Amino acid sequence: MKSIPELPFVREFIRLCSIGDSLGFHERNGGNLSYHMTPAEASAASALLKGRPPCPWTDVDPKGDVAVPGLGGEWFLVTGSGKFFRNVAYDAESSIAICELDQAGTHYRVRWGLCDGGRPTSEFSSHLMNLEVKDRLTDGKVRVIYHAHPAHLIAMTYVVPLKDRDFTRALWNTMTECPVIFPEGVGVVKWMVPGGREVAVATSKLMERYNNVVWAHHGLFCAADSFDNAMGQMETIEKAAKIYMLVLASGRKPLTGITSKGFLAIGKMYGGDIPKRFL
Ligand code: 2HA
Ligand code: ZN
Repeated sequence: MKSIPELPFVREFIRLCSIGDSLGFHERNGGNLSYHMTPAEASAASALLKGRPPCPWTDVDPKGDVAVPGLGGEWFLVTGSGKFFRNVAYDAESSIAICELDQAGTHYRVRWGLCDGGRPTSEFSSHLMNLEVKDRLTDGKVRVIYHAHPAHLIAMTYVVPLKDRDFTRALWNTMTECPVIFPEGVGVVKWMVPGGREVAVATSKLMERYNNVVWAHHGLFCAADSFDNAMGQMETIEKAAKIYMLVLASGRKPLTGITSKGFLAIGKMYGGDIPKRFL
């Protein structure tokens, strides 16, 4: 019989953590990752955990004012609060956890992992609220939420107006691949204190429209239907931001760029729906 770290979704989760670390997206304990397990994955994990008593039920939000009833009873794999992405592959059982939600979606209990104690990521509320929105809107397809601190994107939040349209246009304009990968654009959340309900509400509202939400002076949240796509979105957006900052750092005024007509043509060619408000 397999052990938990050998389950395919756990292996992919751990692999993403290592890739994110290798790309420099996760200084110290920066960033977090969650995965909404399928019913089959939850029962496979549950079978392996038979005989292991679950940890006690705990409030999802330390203040007790977060509820995700749409995900009641579901299981999640999530990084731990204060844990380093760098250590996930080295010591998964003390860095990540499988958590089960109660039916009301207000409490969770750890079923596996965080073996030295501890709780899920400080952004657990954001992850669950985003997953709840995506579960509803994509009929259970989007199951990965990935948050990282990529440097060029953070730099960009100091020089581009913190508006969805300005940010989307600036990113799209850096490389042709961008409107192919995120034709719906990106949302932007103004600077807020991380880890709380307020930023979780603001982010999950934007997740109704976007798969990628920028947190000003902080980082990026990506929602995706696979670990590969979550990392693909994070890398694409960070690369676009790098190009933007490189052009800016050159001190030269850009001589050219991609036009609205060009974005529309890309949308048509690759089946992406380019929103009119961004043209
Ligand atoms: O360290 O990234 O947003 C966790 C974070 C907080
Ligand atoms: Zn963060």
